[in-house]
Amino acid sequence: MRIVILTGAGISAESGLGTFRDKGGLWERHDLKDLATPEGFARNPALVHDFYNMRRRTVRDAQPNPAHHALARLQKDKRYAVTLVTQNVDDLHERAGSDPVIHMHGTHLVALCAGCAHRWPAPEEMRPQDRCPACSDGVARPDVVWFGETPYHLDEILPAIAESDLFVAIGTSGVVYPAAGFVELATEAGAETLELNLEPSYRASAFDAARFGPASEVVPAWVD
Ligand code: BJW
Repeated sequence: MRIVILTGAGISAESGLGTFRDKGGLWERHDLKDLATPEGFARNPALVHDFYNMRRRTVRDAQPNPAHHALARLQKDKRYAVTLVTQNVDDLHERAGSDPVIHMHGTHLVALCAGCAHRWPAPEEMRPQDRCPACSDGVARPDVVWFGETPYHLDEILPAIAESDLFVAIGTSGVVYPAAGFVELATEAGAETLELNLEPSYRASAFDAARFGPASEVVPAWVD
């Protein structure tokens, strides 16, 4: 059975990482136009670096939770071909043992040269004056996908969905495209679709089935 799993911020919530759109979420405290757009970075790189430096420190001190571990077990089960796609920029899936993990919105643990696209491990603190070690004058930014930028690895993700038997979305609000449209692509491909979330997402009606509750409970219950 070919399974495509899409995870979002909700899977890491119980590891202590904030979600974006929940009550008290990151976008309630920060303006996404300032922090998650290339224009915001051009206007105030120090503010954007502070935001990602803070989140990098939080991730360093966080641990994967039972939901990440359950997906790693599923991925190792030879009965299934699992494509794990995450919108998250943290590395909690990897630290739970998942391999490979497709980061469609990049990862803030990597730095990207805005000039020559060279990548290198992000230092814990990035600063506006940081420059690319390869071309020496390109501006260093976190290797994440901001609004208006093209998500990564769609050339792998879209064929995997087209060939899937089951599509599962976990802990994502279904607000941000193109990820929010994957459920329709899966349905068109003839796959069953399942939502695992704390509560119904904006795309809930597009799924064949759903289980609601904290990811640390509903994901292991589904996997095992
Ligand atoms: C729990 C839980 C627990 C809580 N257990 N669950 C108009 C219409 C359609 C599209 C557009 C439009 N205008 C503009 C667009 C495009 C735009 C877009 O979608 N905008 C919408 C806001 C309308 N999209 C883009 O610009 C994207 N690029 C693009 O479209 O390029 C064009 C293109 C497309 C296709 C092919 C080629 C080209 C890029 C989007 C980039 C998003 N970037 C961010 C920041 C990344 C870096 C970072 O992390 O800082 O990605 S924004 C943010 O949202 C982040 C997330 O990955 C993403 C999704 O958030 P997520 O994961 O769903 O989190 P939340 O907080 O929203 O939801 C949490 C969920 O968990 C909730 O449901 C809770 O209930 C649940 N939960 N606790 C289980 N314990």
